[in-house]
Parts: sequence; C-alpha cells; structure tokens
Amino acid sequence: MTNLDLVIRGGTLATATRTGREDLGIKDGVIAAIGPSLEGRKVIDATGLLVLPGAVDPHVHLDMPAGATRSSDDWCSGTRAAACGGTTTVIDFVEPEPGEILLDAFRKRRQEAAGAIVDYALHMTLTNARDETLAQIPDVVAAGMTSFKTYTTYEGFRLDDAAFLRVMRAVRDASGLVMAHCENDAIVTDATARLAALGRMGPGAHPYSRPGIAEATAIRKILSFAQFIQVPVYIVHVSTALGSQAIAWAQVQEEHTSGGRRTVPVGGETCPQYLTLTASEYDQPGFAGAKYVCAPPLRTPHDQQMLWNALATGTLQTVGTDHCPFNFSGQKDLGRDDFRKIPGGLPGIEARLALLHTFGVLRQRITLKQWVALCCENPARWFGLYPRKGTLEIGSDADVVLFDPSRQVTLSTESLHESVDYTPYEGFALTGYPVMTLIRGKIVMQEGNVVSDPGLGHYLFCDTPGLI
Ligand code: DUC
Ligand code: ZN
Repeated sequence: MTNLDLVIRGGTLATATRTGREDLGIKDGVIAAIGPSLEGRKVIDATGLLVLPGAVDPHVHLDMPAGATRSSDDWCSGTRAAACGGTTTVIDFVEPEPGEILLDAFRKRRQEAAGAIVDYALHMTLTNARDETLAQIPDVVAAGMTSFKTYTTYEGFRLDDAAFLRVMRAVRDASGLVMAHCENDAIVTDATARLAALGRMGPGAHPYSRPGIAEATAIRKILSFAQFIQVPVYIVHVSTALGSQAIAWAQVQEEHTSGGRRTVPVGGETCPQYLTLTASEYDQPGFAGAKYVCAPPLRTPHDQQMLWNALATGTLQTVGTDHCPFNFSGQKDLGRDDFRKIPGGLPGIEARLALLHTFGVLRQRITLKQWVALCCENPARWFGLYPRKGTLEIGSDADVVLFDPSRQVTLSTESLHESVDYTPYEGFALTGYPVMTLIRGKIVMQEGNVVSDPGLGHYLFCDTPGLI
C-alpha cells in the first residue's frame, strides 16, 4: 500500500493482545495498514521504540469546582500534560448544579472543554433520584454519555440507599453504567468528628478520617445493590485490599448466579497514587502532608501490594488518575489550620503510563500486554470507546504513542507540564518515557514539546459501556 499519509517504521507494536515488530500505516487519521515494509509519503523511524495505542485516562477532573476554588489545570493545560504523558483520550465529568437540566450542564462543560488538545468524553454525575432527573437519562445517553457517576459520601452529592436503587434501575434501563465513589459517609463523618474533638487538625489526621473500612463497606453495599438491580458497575479509585477483595467476591457471585459466565460487568480502577505512595507521606514535616490529601487517602504497603495483585489477576481492569490538582500555595493551604478544609485531589495526568511501566512492568508486577490493557484498551472498553480508541487495529483512530523503554527520566515539577506547583512524584526515577504522541495521525508531542494548538481535541460519543 503506497498511498499512506504516514508510516511509523521499525518499532515494536504493543497492544493488549499482541507485541511484535511491525510497521504502522496511517491514512486520513486512522490506522490503514499494519505489516512489514510499509511505504508512505512521510516516515517516522521508531527503531528501538514501543509503538502503543494512545492511552485512555478514564477519570480526570479538569477545571473542577471545589468550594471557593477550582482544580488548577484547565482543559488546555491539563490535556497538554496528558499528551506529554502519552494520554490521547481523557474522560472527565459533568457536574450539574442542583436543579439544572442535565444537558444544559453538559453544554456548559463542552464550552469549558473547547481548548482540549486530546480527545475527550464525559461521565454524567447524578446527585438525586427525583423523577424529573431520572427521566433525562435517555437524553444523556443519546448525547454520548453512557456512564453515570454516583457518590456514597459528600454533602450535596451522596445518594441514600433508596435513591441508589432508583438511579441504578434508571441507568440499567437506558443501557448505561453506574460508577461509584465508595466511602461510607457515616464512618467518615464519625471518624472526622472524633479527630477534630481530639484537636488533631493537621494533614497527619487525614488518613484516619477516611479509614479503609469505610471504603470496603461502601463497595460491598454498592455491589450488592448492583447485583440486585443487574446494572453494570465500575468502582472508581479503589485504594484498599479489602475493597478489591469485595470486588473479586462480587465477580465470583455474578458468575455463579449467571451459570458460570459473568453477564453483568463488575469491576473498577485504581490509581497511580495508590500503587506508588503510602500514608506515611501524611507525616511529612509541617504542612507538607497536605500535598497528598485526596479521597480516598493513601493507604498501607499491604494495600498497595494487594492492588498490584488485583491488577495482575483482573479484579481491577483499569488505572485512571483521578487527576485533580490544587496548588500547594494558595489552594491546599486553605486547610493550613484544619485538614477538613484542604481541597482533596492529586495531580497525575502526565506520569501514569510511565509510572506503570517502571513500577509495574519493570518490577514484573504486570506484563507489557497488561500495561497496555490497563492504561489503554480496558478504559476504552469499559466506557464504550473501543475499538476506535485503546488499540491499534485497522480502522482505529491513529492515536499512537512512541515510548522509549530505556529512557531515564527523573520526575520534577519543573519538567512536568501540569499547571500545579508540585508533584507527588518529585524525584521519582523512571525508566521508560513517551517521546512522541500522535492524535488521529497528527503529531501533538515530540520530545516533551507540545506542537499542537488548543482545540484539537474532539468530543467522543460513548457507545454501550461495560467490560466483562
Ligand atoms: N476525591 C479527590 O480526592 N479529588 C477529586 C474527587 C474525589 O473524589
Ligand atoms: Zn475523581
């Protein structure tokens, strides 16, 4: 085939299902040929490099309102950072105001996203189960959002048990998927009040205010409800061994009740911070522990080990970042005298792929194919974007990452492109880093330089969600 626009030649193609020396041919922004000795009008030499599908981050919060402030990356800066890290699709959230028509909130969010450099999709947040809200769900699905975010905690967001059942039934009837933030609100409220009563107001108190059992209890409830309703369910940011065990148990249950075959998807994600950092960070001197305040909090080395196991065995199928950056100076320090006022969230949109390579693949906790599955293919499958995204197949969008597996990089705030004044991964020494990112056949990042204008990113319609 000689009429290709671009050939990526001499690299090792790596997807979730195969690896091998093959050239990749691109025409009109999609993958048009895979094989040896391809010819095209332009050639990129990928000798010595891995050629990966563009990574899909299923969980980011760009320009997210948080009380009186907003997460510090807007859609332009956040997606620039994503592209530098090899992520070509992000999935963010629509968070309607109380009483707001869901599609009005969607339209506003799309305006905010106008500067996106990578492609994006959206999850819809549901914070009530009123008839007039649930009646809008089919319109939301028709507009391309098939996943619905729910919360078991946070005033103004959390649903009670009856509301969860109603939401789950309505989402199921629209062939959608329920995502759940799982932390039992009563336990969090009780633990937080007791710490405050003891005068423990520094960041060191944060992990005790949201104990692991709060997560596990909430996950068990949500999975039981989902099993009762028979709706696909995806648990976000799983942080504990107990939580992942609850998911494994529900997966076995689902197989038993469906005659040995899982028919309703049950699973979820963890995040780089839970795989590479632990709660000891909260004990850093002074107020520095605030840099690590997120919900759920960082956990123990044992939890970390069990999360790696859950990824390797398939209990958890994705790694999303929950990227939600707040500057240490001017934002995190809103809680200098009271950890409850520290805006919760960590940056991470840029380093996910490389962190998972060094701490996962090179430490032999996951295989190369699992790495691609966790960061690229499985998020695309869960949220109805596969095979357009997450793989390198004929007809897939030509979202491609050239990854140098032996490049040595030390992470630092200065070298990352995220718009935030610190990184929780400062000084982390990585082996392997993206050197080029293409979106729909167009180079957007080369050697750490973004060479694309804001606005290149397209809004993506999600198809029927769920991964068995
Ligand atoms: N937790 C965080 O730490 N940040 C964003 C949202 C969330 O649930
Ligand atoms: Zn989140």
